[in-house]
Amino acid sequence: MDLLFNSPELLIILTVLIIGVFGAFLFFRKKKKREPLRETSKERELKALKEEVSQREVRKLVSLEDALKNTQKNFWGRIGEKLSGKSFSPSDLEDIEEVLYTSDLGPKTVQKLFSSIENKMSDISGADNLRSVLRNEILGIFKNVESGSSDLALRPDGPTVWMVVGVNGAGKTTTIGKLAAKMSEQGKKVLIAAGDTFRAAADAQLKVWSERANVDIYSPENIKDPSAIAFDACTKGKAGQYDLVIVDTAGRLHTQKNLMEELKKIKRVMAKVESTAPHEVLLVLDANSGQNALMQAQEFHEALGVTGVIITKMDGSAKGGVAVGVACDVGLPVKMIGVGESVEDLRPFSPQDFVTSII
Ligand SMILES: Nc1nc2c(ncn2[C@@H]2O[C@H](COP(=O)(O)OP(=O)(O)O)[C@@H](O)[C@H]2O)c(=O)[nH]1
Ligand SMILES: [Mg+2]
Repeated sequence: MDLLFNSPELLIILTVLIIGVFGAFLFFRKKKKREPLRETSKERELKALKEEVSQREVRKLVSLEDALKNTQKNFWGRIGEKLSGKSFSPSDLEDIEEVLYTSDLGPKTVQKLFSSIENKMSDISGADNLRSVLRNEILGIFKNVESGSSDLALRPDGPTVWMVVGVNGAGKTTTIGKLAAKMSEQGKKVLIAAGDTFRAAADAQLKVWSERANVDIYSPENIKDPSAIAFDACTKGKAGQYDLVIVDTAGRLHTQKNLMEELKKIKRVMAKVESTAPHEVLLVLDANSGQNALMQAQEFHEALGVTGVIITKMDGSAKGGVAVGVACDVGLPVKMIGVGESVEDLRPFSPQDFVTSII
């Protein structure tokens, strides 16, 4: 000790050493503490999505009537208000026509419904008669295009390929997750393919759904060409003896023409692997887009030959009448509807239940 105090050089060296060791200790401690913050943005997104999904799981099942409450108010609710209690007379026709035109049914549908009311004027004495005329007419429209047959194509000796299309935000990825979960529950071996290479984090979103649905996912990080992904997915579907391959696609409004060309290419490429594929081209429409959804349906159908429509976000939307327009104005069957964000919120479309919920 005396030696230490008598030799200032030794004291300085020792002090520097102690400070150095302490500094290094602090540095490594801080670094270790910072470690969890080094999650990649992708991991963070995945975590947030997982939390969101598990929160939704505790939600209760939505009844169809509840989901369609706003559409009911917007359609029959307004007609009922106009007629309230009084008997039906030709002077009410104008009011009814106005309600029909502002219920997102589509112009062709409105003309059909309106002329049917005009033709049956002598039999309609009040709201109840009018209600049954409208119900029957709409049921007839759905029947014409076999809406309500929610069975989607499934080949006995697989793989069946479903291509899912629609504009951005319509609910494609969510619907694919719900469909995959349903099919997996039925014992099908399902592969979902992350063909939306345009939207940031679309693959992470699909990954969460693949985990929930307990199905396989094909989501190559280094391939950006959606046709190549579709091709590979169908090839894997065949080689891996999958029953079903569901291919997600991108949807962009502003480059509609390019998008359609890209989608047509994806469709062609699928047929190269399996000549009859895709076995379903499912168009996902957001109920809230109302009349615009009908235009989307026309365009997608012209380009791709849509085989069935799934209308999402019926819950809370006042524009659910668009389902009738899809069947009558565009001539496409409505196969399923989305009434919320969790798995059980994808329901087979029942024309009967739909009609009695909105009228
Ligand atoms: N309320 C409600 N939200 C839905 C429904 N379907 C999808 N969504 C939500 O709509 C948003 C867009 O869906 P997404 O699947 O990413 O659309 P995509 O861009 O077409 O793939 C997400 O927040 C979904 O949770 C539905 O039936 N009801
Ligand atoms: Mg998507």
